Amino acid sequence: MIYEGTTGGEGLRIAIVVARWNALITRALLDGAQEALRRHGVRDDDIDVAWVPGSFEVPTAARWLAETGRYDAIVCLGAVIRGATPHFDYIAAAAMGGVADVARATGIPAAAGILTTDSTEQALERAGIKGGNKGAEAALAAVEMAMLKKGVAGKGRSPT
Ligand code: DLZ
Repeated sequence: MIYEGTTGGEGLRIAIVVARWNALITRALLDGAQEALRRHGVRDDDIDVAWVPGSFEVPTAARWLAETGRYDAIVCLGAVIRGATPHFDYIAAAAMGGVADVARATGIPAAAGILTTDSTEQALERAGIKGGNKGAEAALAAVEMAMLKKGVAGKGRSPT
């Protein structure tokens, strides 16, 4: 048996957690994620969005949402930009590690669309303004993992 998640998201319920810090960039990540989910069959009514102050808070809200049992996957979005502050390393590590912890602790797929860049310019490039949109990539990873989970549980599609 080979399990492989598909990216057809019909019927999935997805929560998106998005950080307000660096909102110009995170709004673009959010737009990219929502657009990708719609393109892959997730209904607007099945997409909920929670705003949090910064990337540090993203895993906390993601865990609350995952624990409701209402969602097939959580998409986590933020932009941590290195400034002249050592905060960068702590916030980036807490956010990324926290998202992984949520997925492992709850069993609900949590996709990380949290940018960690040296500059605003680099972040813009990754938020779809100049190049690909990491929010869209995270949304697709969330759909694929949600479908894979259904396949493994025997409740959904799984190619043989
Ligand atoms: C404090 C802070 C700093 C310096 N930089 C960022 C950042 O680049 N990206 C981000 O999402 N959040 C940043 N924050 C805010 C923290 O994530 C958090 O919201 C605060 O420390 C309050 O806990």
